[in-house]
Amino acid sequence: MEQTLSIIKPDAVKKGVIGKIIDRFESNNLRIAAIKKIQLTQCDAQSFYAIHKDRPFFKDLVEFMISGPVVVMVLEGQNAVAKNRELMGATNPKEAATGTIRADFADSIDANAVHGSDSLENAKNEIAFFFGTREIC
Ligand code: IDP
Ligand code: MG
Repeated sequence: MEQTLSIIKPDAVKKGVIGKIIDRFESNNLRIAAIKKIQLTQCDAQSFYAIHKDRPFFKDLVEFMISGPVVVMVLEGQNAVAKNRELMGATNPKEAATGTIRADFADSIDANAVHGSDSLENAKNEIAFFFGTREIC
């Protein structure tokens, strides 16, 4: 059993598709092991995306991630990291496969509806960033 971190980004929260996105996970054998709706601070967003700090889109990414509340979740299931990435679709919704979350709910490469950990190691770090052990069950 694997765990991964998922974030429903501010664009999708504003659109009112939290339930529709969570349904994609639950319908594909990814269990919600933890969940909360929070407003990220600028410091939160900067440290969470620190890996991208030298990229030209970093400032816009941070601004976008703090533009409204997000829903952070721990998803649990077999091959959870890869399965979540598959359900999400490509970073750019224009390139995302039909039926993926980003193809169906994202507007642009900036406002692309969801985040998902890209490796098991990053998943562990990202889960620990948002959740204490007693919040995951
Ligand atoms: P991912 O979310 O599919 O893992 P990453 O490459 O890790 O994609 O990038 C993190 C986030 O930064 C993306 O989800 C997207 O919101 C934003 N991003 C990535 N590349 C670009 C870009 O070229 N222009 C604008 N935003 C980008
Ligand atoms: Mg990424």
